[in-house]
This record gives sequence, structure tokens and C-alpha cells, in this order.
Amino acid sequence: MLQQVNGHNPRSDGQAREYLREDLQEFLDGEVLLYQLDDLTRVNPVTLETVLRCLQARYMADRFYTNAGCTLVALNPFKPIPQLYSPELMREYHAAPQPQKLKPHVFTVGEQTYRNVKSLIEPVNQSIVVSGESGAGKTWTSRCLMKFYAVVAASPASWETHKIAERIEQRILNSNPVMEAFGNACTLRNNNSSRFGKFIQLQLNRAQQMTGAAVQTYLLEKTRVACQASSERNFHIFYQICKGASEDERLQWHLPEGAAFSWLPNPERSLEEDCFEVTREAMLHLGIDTPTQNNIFKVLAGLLHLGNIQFAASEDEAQPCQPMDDAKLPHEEDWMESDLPKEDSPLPGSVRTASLLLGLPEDVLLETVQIRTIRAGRQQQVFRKPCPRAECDTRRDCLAKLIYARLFDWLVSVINSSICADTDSWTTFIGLLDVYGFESFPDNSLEQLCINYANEKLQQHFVAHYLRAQQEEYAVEGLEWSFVNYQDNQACLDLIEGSPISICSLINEECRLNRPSSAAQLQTRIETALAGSPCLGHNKLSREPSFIVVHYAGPVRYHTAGLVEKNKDPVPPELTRLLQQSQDPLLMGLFPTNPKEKTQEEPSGQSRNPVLTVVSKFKASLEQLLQVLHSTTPHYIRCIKPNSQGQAQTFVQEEVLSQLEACGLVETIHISAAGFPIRISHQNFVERYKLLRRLRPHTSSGPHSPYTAKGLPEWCPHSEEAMLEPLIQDILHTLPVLTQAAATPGDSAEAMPAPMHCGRT
Ligand code: AD9
Ligand code: MG
Repeated sequence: MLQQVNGHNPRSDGQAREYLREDLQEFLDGEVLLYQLDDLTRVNPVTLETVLRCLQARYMADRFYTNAGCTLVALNPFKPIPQLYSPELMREYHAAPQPQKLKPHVFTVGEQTYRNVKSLIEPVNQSIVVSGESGAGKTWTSRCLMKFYAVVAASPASWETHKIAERIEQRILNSNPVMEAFGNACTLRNNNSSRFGKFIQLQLNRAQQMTGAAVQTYLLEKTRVACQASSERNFHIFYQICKGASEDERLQWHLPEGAAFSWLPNPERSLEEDCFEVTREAMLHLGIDTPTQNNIFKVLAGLLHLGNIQFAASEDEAQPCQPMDDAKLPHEEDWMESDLPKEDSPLPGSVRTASLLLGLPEDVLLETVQIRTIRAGRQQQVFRKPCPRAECDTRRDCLAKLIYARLFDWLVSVINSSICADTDSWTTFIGLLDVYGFESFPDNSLEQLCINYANEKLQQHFVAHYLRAQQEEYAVEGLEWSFVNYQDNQACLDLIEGSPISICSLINEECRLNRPSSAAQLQTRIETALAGSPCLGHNKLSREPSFIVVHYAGPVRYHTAGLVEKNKDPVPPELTRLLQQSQDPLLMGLFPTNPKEKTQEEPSGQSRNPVLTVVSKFKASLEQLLQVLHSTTPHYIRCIKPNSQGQAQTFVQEEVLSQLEACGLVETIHISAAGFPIRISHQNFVERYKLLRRLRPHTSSGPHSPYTAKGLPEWCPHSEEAMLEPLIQDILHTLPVLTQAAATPGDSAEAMPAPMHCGRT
């Protein structure tokens, strides 16, 4: 007996899908042939277990990509496979008449997206949303796509006129190592974890050549500069300069070999990301010359020394806390005094070196960190109040975060000015989205809340765009359709960002009121105000004040300690004023004395402007991103991490299962298998294929075989074939489903073309 695919949903034309007989037999016979199933819509029945078994079989057979209807599932191989990403293979996918007939690959998505841009009557911008948990392979995948476009969309002219390093495609690729050096770090989940979100817009001209790109970044995790969780590391660039500096540079930057820095934990780990040369080379190609690079690295070294300044608590509240003598730099005397002022300074080496490298007077730097200035009264009198030790630490850290965040933004703007095309030299774009993956650590704070919030938003975009919109459209169009249930994450988003009360609004409220409030009070406020939310988990085992959010990818406990302060992200105005005094050329540029944009200042009654908190800024930038995504045709790649140890050939079923569940893959497969793979507006369809209407069929061979082996309708007269050739090419390239009917009559598995849905949108 032939079985209906997925056993659940008759097609709207009333015919059961009957194409699975062979595959089903193979499936039943054993798992040996499971690895051959390129598309999960052909697994029968579609359940978490069968999908899991199929992916496992494919993984063990080194088949890392699998189609799942509208999405591509990418399993992380955790081993280098150069032949899978070679330029030759890229060209093969690019040249293929029907790339979707080749083995599933990230290049198939790349190529289909590329063809979509040019093939529709009104060019439509495209986007590729790469998702998955931390370490699943999102950054790898988007890098791979960028390389693909650099090969297939390269402008031929630039080959002749430019040296390879100057070519725009090469410059675009060079943005990766630079941004990763400054924005990625080794975490518990991933040795090269992106600590910022990135949307890169690859700009194409009318001839489909890549003429430039623009990068938009989201919320760099700047706290990492000054604070790293145990077993994690700071941003790669710090390790790169410490390991890769030459002898001369070590002297200039005061980085003796073997020196210990508080902000440089786990330096002994050797990662391939620690390669300084690659970063330098890429920076050079992006137009950042060697003197500017050296200036950047000198400032970064200054930050490391800043981190070594430790304060001793002061017994007298009226006296500032003094920095302790640092024993962190063992060989200090041997060589470090070279360019430091010769006179005897009572200050520890860390203060002196940090000042020197940051171009700041020693005493002013120290005083700004030690002493808070308060303006009060009608006359705005200035009062000076020595800070307790913990506050000195916070101010020191804040200084480092301020410098690093400005430096990162500046780098992004330099990269953009180096790679962005003039507005009149591009017409369409392909956007690649690579944001930080879903995270759940033993200790989660505002950073994880933002990261997981971004992932919820993207999941909702997928659900809204694909799972819900598609089914609702069938209902509106009166197509016979039984609704497939899916996990909607609206309730979770309501909990995080909803109005009038949500986690974000409650944290923002605390910032606005600026009242002293303990972590336990914040927990109580959240749990009381949001008690009705199905996504607020039961918080029984908590020893520290916290709350639990049940995300689509699993529950996460967020600690409330420090949450409000992080959300305020206050920058004491004295710190900005201090940096405006710097004599260092780079810092002078980053902190001009007459800044155009106002910096966020401490909400201590000195500014009447409403406080722009971290979550409100993040929410606004996410909304902008989603607007861009909504204006494009999205494509989805789901990266899956087969094990959390990062080992090749290891497939841990429970771990994969939870990822499959989290992203709703089974629902996606159900809808894809039963649904219509192509949607095109009625108007576009008529515009595009009106030529065919003039040709009247002279024979009719029934509804089951309306196409010839060439993909032409059978009624099409031979003599008109030439005239139709461009149209046929168009069909072959853009509507592959129609051509499935061109398969040989014996090929029962593919004999039934999936219907094309001409939505009246
Ligand atoms: V995070 O959310 O930024 O923490 P990603 O971006 O999802 O995470 P990433 O792309 O950095 O993960 O991949 C993690 C590691 O897996 C990489 O450093 C590679 O070592 C490895 N990887 C990922 N994809 C591939 C691949 N296709 N081939 C080989 C891969 N190795
Ligand atoms: Mg990443």
C-alpha cells in the first residue's frame, strides 16, 4: 500500500502524496540508507525520533547539510573539511541549472537567494537568517556564504583593474577577522563565540555583482573587557597582542613576556583565533595603516594595565582608596622603566603604565577613578567625594568599557567606509544575519537576557513568516488545509518586552526611579507583577535572587543582582571628561571635546533627559532589524550542535533533540511537506507567464502529466520552443518545482509536481 506522506494532510487537489514508497521501504529496512534522505520532508512518519535518526545517520556518513522544507539544517562537523567549501564547489552550485538537485549545502541556499534577487520582476531584497545555539556554527556559515558571494558575485572588471587585496570582495571578507578579533571571545560554549550581533548587507548592482557591503552590529558585550566568567576569556585581540607582538612592540606597549594581567584570564590556552598576523593583515587591507594599528594596540595594552590597578579599602571615608603595589609584572624593573618618567613616583607601575599608554596624566587618571564629583545646589557647586573601594573598581571598569565600546564602534565605521558602495552603485541586497546564539549559563545576567530576547524575536519572525502566515494564507484563499500546530513564542515575548508590564519595563522603571533597591526586591517585583505569565518559571531552588524565563529553547534562570545597574550602564561624566583630556591621537578622535552626540550620563539628577537604558536601546535596534527582515524574502539556516564538547563524529541524541524541539523543526517539516513550496503574487505570476496564455493547448493528456520531459507543457508546439527558450530558462531557474514533472516517467518518487500557489497578495 502506498502511504500518504507524513500521514496527516491530504493535498488541496484531493490527491494523497504517494511518492515515498521506495524511501519508506529503505527506512523500514534499516537505517543504512537513512543517510541518503536529503530532505527531511521525505522521512516517514515525521516525528522528532525519525528526524533525529535521519540526521544522526547523515552526520555519521559525513553529510552535514539536510533540507527541511523551507529551511536548511546544518550540523556542525567540528572538523575541517576543505573540499566541502572549495571555490570549485561554489562554482558548481552556481553553474548548476537546478542547484536544489545537488546535495543540500549552504551554497544551495546562497545560490537560490542570489537567483531570487534577479529573477523576480520587481527585484526583491533577500535575507538569510542563520540561527542556532552558541557554538552551532552560525558565524562559520555566514562566513561561508560571504565567501560564496565573493566568488560567484565578483565583478569581472575588478579582476583586471585591481590587485586581489584591493578588490571589494576581498575587503568585505577581511572585515571578518577584524570584527571577530575585537568582538569574539572564548566562552564555555564556543572558543570563538560572537559577543555581538551582526547583520551584513551585501550590495549588488543591476548586473548582480557585489559592489559593496554594509555592516550593522548589535550590542557588543562590553562588560567582558573588565569581567570574564571563570574559564572564559577576554576578547581575542588582547591575547593576540600579548602573544604576537614583536620584541620592539612589547617594549612600546609594555607587555613583557609572561606578564600576568587580571583582565587576561586563561592565556595559556592556545586557540587558532589568537593569530595576530591575520588581524593585522586584514586591518591593513581595510585601510587601517600600521601607525593607526599600533596606536590601537597601545591603547588596548593600556586597558590591560588599567585592569591591574587594584585599590585598598580606605579606613577613613574622607580619604580616597589608594592603589596597591602590583606584583603582577614580574620583570617590570628589567625593562619597563625605559619610557616612563624617570623621577621617583609613589604610584604603582600599573597606574603609571596605564596613564602613559592612554595618554593621560597619572594623577588625573587616578583621581578620576578614586573621587566622584557631585554638582548640587542652585549654583551647581562641585563637591568631591572619595569613592569606596567597590566603586573605584566599578569606575575603573567603566573607563575600560567606555574606551573599548567606542573603539569597536569606530572600527565598524571604518570598515563600513572601506566596504560600503555608493548609493547609486547598488540596487538590491542580500542580508546575512549572524547573531549570538541562545545562551544559558549557571549565572545569567542582562547580557544573556538581551541575547535570548534577540533569539526569541528571530524565532517569532520565523514563526510569523513561515508557520503562521503561510497557513493563514491558505485559509484566506480557501484552500483545503488542516492547521499544523506550532509553538508560538508570543507569550514569552510578552513576558520580556510586552506592554504595559514586562521584565524590560520593570527593570527600566527601577532605572527611571533610581531608587535603592535590592536584588531580592527586584525578584519579588518581577514575580508578583508577572505572576500570570505562563513563561515565568517556578523559582523554587533559588538561593540567590533570580527569576526564570521559559524560553522557546528552554528555561533560563537570570540573577537579579546587578541587573538594574547594568541596564542603566551609567557613565560618570568625569570619566568622559577625563578621556577628552587624553593626548593619545586615537583617544582624541574617539572622545572629541565637542562631541556631536551626547553621551549617556549618570542619572543622578544632573540630566533631565529620560534615561536611555540598555534594554530600551537594544529593543529599538532589534525592531529596526526586524523591519529590514520583513522587507526582504527570508531564507533560514538552522545550525545544530551535535555535541557540547566540540568533538567530531560525536552525535549526542539528547542534545540534538532539545535543539530540534526548540526550533520547531518538526512543525516546519510538516508544513513544508504538506504545503506549497512556491508563493508568488497573482500579479507577478501573470506578468511573468502571460506569454504562455497565448499558446492554446491542442492536446490534453490529463491532469497527471501536463509536462513534457523538457519541462514544457505538452501542448506547446515544437516550432514555438525557440521563442519560449528564455522563459523555459526562467522557469528552470526560478520555479524548480514545475520542472520536477520533467523527470522520467518511471521516477515515481518525483513524478508529482508540487502545486504552485499563486497567492493574491
Ligand atoms: V556563537 O552563538 O557566536 O557562540 P556560532 O557562531 O553559532 O556560536 P561558530 O560558527 O563560531 O558558532 O562555530 C563554532 C565552531 O564550530 C567553529 O569555530 C568551528 O571550529 C566549528 N565549525 C562550525 N561550523 C563548521 C563547519 N561547517 N566546518 C567545520 C565548523 N567546523
Ligand atoms: Mg558566532
